[in-house]
Amino acid sequence: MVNFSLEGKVALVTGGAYGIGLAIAQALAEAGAKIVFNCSRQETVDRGLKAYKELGIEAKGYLCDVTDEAAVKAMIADIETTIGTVDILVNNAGIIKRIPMEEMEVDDFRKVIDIDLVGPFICAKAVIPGMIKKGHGKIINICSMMSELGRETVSAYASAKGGLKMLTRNICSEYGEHNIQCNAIGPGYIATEQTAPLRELQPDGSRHPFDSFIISKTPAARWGVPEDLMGPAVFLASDASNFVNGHILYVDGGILAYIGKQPK
Ligand code: NAP
Ligand code: GCO
Repeated sequence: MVNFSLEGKVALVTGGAYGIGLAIAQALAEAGAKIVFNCSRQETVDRGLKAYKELGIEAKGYLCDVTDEAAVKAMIADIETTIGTVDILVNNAGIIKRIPMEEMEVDDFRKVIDIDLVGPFICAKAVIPGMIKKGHGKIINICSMMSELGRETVSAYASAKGGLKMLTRNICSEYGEHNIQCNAIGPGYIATEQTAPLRELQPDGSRHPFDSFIISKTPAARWGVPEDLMGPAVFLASDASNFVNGHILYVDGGILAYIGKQPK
């Protein structure tokens, strides 16, 4: 029988306090997993703890910056002794800076790469030894449309998310023989706080031009919602995907398949 159950598994969702991370963690919890999450600011950890409580999910939250290797190692060691080996890692924590490239400070570029690409490397590196010892593991990286496509102002983010696609394939290549599956979810344009500036109403009450643009570029003709990522996350975290490795599962309402609406 196909097995989507996560009963008895421990899942760490980085940045899982709200938005995509929270929805994915909720889905993993509903499938039976114990949830742990971390954020770099205490106010976000507290926000996450409140959100899980409201959902009736018992979750442990850590104050931990994914770019700080010593802090990540200490968090993983604490999870291993207090809860158990991390069976599922979701590398969800991320930031974006929308700045035209010629105006972007190198420090801003580095910061995005550090959180969105080096962070997943640090977290994966920290959980892999425990997964090898246990004989299995699932790593799910949160990629993006920008793992495939470019656009104005997101040079750092696209570089990081393109790199994360290749880190996904490399972890698969390097650790597949240890029964570790490393796959990615590439969400399309999802209505969260990160994309709120792209959906803000205009002073005259009309839609933001980028909002209309995205709807016209999406065959589903709508923005995604975090709940759209729940099923794909459970699939990639469960035994149902044990022979799926190094794959980027785009959950984009069809954006990458579509040339765009033809002019009337
Ligand atoms: P978001 O606003 O990007 O939330 C990010 C979370 O990451 C927050 O909880 C934040 O908490 C945490 N975080 C940021 N920097 C961190 C760090 N250095 N260490 C630990 N945690 C950190 O929310 P989202 O839109 O749900 O995005 C989640 C992920 O999906 C991101 O990787 C994003 O790039 C990706 N994504 C989003 C979309 C979309 O359309 N929304 C589409 C594709 C991919 P703190 O600030 O407290 O650290
Ligand atoms: C942007 C957006 C995107 C999305 C997402 C697309 O400014 O173009 O923020 O990058 O957040 O990653 O999949």
